[in-house]
Amino acid sequence: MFEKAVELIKKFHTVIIHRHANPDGDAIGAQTGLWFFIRANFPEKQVFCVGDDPKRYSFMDHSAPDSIPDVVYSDALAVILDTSSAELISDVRWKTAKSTLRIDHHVLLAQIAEYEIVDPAYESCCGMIADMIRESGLKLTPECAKALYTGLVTDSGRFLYDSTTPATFKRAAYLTSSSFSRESIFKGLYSNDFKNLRARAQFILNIKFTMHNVAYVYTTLEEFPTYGLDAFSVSRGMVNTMSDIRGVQIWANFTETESGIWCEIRSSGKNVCPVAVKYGGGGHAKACGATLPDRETAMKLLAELDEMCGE
Ligand SMILES: [Mn+2]
Repeated sequence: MFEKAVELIKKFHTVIIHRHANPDGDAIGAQTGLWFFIRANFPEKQVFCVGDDPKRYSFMDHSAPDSIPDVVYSDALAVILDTSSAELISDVRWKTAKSTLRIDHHVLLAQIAEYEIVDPAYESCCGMIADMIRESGLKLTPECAKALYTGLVTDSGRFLYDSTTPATFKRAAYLTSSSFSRESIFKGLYSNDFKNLRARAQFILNIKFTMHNVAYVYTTLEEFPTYGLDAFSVSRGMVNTMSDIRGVQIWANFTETESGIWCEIRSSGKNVCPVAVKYGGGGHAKACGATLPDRETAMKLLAELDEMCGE
């Protein structure tokens, strides 16, 4: 499945690795994991990671993005990881690369790159990179395994989401056969500042329910600063605070920002992705999102989710 990817990586002297903006553990894990892989197996190559600030994933090794001049792209392969649509790719210069390759596990929306390997059966993009390395017979180093394991654990919700399959555990077994400290990953991921705990408590007090029990939080631009967090931490960081409420099948988090209303939608069963797509977003069947222009649109979207629960 990954022969073409390995062939392209072997062919190009310069590889620039992209991932989606506002990265999660899978985006950074796949990006840095691939970087460590190329460095260890092809030390003569130039390989870079680009993108926006990794924020709460900055504890991950080599997560600080490289800054490179535009000219580097002219002979480079740009690899795009964990990204379902072109607008979400961090650093638009990928378009200027000599060739492009995408490896992704989101539902396929449209072709983005010249070469594409997209398979939504994978729990994580890191899982795809792990299989690519295993298939290639090339060397897996502990640094690489650690990065990939971080994404595998975060995107599978610690093996909780039903994207977790027997193959997920095989990948986990393969990666953990390399010697790295799992404890250091979990410390980085789950230790919490008191500020965040307080914000979570505040968020819980703001949960409301629609007629058919869609749980939601709507944070206005005025309320937003009272959380003391960045928009991403409130939006994607808080949405799953509503995940285990008994009787709730769909939950949504609306956060007003200067760049529109960020909407995160989650579901325990129903496929909510078409709703996100209808409003210009995307993602997975049970975890997706969109950026909305105004409150009225947000309430329309919420009404559609409510209708789904009433069916
Ligand atoms: Mn992912």
